[in-house]
Amino acid sequence: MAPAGPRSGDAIFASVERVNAELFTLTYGAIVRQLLTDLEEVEEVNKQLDQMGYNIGVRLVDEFLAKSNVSRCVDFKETAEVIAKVGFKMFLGVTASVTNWDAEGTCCSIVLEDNPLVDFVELPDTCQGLYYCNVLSGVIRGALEMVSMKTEVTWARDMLRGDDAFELQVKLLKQVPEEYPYKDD
Ligand code: MYR
Repeated sequence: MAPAGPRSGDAIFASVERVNAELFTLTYGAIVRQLLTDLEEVEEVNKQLDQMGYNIGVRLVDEFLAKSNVSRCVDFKETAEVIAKVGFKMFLGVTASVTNWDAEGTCCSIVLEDNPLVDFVELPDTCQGLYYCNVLSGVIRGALEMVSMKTEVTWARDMLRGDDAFELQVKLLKQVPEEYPYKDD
């Protein structure tokens, strides 16, 4: 093996980032595995992962708004783009694309070609029915709820189920108008 030579700060930073990302991926895998052991039904695991994601999402949105400097979106289309291009990049290190808009502009797909959550993952036959990445749908639902958008987020494609990409369908159910907390007299 060649001796390790001096490395630039950038190279060290990149490798620390890679190790962090791998640790995150492996930790998530360990959580899913534990839930599969603890809960009898795969459906229950899906629910738990979604709930975990929701709880993360409601907290994450503040960090997102503070760090990203994005201004409030004018419509749901812009919100979806912000999630795919800025949110996914910030928290997952990848970007996604937004497609399949319905005529009303209230339902779209977020497509991920690269998904670090599933690096090293292979599901055994006993896990059919599992939505391994369900934490992500929960995160989006939770984060959007904090900015007054009630959504339903479901998986339309999943590479762990043999599809050619990961596709989340995001449907806006209700947009609650934000109330100004003080009364103008
Ligand atoms: C707005 O509509 O005013 C802007 C709201 C943007 C909310 C963005 C939420 C970010 C969620 C990140 C998801 C990351 C998944 C890994």
